[in-house]
Amino acid sequence: MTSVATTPPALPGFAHVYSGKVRELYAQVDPGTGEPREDQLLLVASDRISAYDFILDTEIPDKGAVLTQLSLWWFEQLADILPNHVISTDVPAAVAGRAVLVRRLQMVPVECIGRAYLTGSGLAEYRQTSSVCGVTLPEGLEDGSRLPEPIFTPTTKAPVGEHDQPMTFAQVEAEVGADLASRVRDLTTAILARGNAVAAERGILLADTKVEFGLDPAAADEAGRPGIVLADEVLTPDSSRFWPADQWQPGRAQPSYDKQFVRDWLTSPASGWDRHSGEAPPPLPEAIVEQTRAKYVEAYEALTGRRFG
Ligand code: Q0Z
Repeated sequence: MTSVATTPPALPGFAHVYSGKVRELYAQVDPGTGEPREDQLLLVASDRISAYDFILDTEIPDKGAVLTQLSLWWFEQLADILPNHVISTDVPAAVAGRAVLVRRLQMVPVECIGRAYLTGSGLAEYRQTSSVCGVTLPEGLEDGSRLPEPIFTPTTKAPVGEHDQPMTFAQVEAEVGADLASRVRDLTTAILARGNAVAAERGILLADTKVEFGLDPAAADEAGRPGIVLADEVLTPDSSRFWPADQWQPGRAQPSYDKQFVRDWLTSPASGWDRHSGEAPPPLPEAIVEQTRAKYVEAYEALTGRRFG
């Protein structure tokens, strides 16, 4: 992924902490001490979009708000499975609708990925090894095949600009302990299953999803194990692959619910761009921006049954 060197927007009362590919983290500055609060974070989603491992120069209006509102809706749908990090959606006006104030947790240092269908890096690994992250799969699976059962395919958390590496379950156990490893594995597949059950009612398949967990020492169980809290964003098009169910056809790349107009235009002669050239992609035409914005809104409205905006 080629990173962008944009200056994060200044937010009065907040200090910028970290920039992700398309999001920013801030800490609230304590008006008394002038020090950043260590117990909370402000998660801000921008309108930036990535494609073919590039952050594009063109933003998709409302993308940050659509993903933030979708994530908040999913947190509610998942609340009977586990608690989440959200404190409040009362945020500075400049980021209204696309930011959430969250509890700062001790993050589990593993990217927890669940897969119900085989594609992307999972497919590449399967073609080389007949397995993904140490999980042996049956022969004959193709791009887009439904897996016999959802699998846990964790990866390392690489720094921005580097690619995450697959981990076996034994490596996760070595990293976080056997107990926490099995709990995050089971939670990841439970979230994926719930996501697919909801999406199926709306004609959408959820191929895979990446979730992040944090630990809350204050929420230990009877056995003294720290409480696991769902963090970051959840079940958004940036953390998950959504596919239109009626177009699902294993044996080829599936159309992406959200990014297909962008990909099709970038790889068409009209863009004049060669994705293997190493050059940055050109700006998107207004019509592609508008169609893509409409897809994000459509996904939000289809999944949640709510009107956006
Ligand atoms: C999330 C990320 C970015 C958004 C750290 N509740 C939490 N407690 C502690 N750390 C995090 C969270 Cl969500 C945390 N990220 C990823 C990066 C914008 C989210 F720039 N990193």
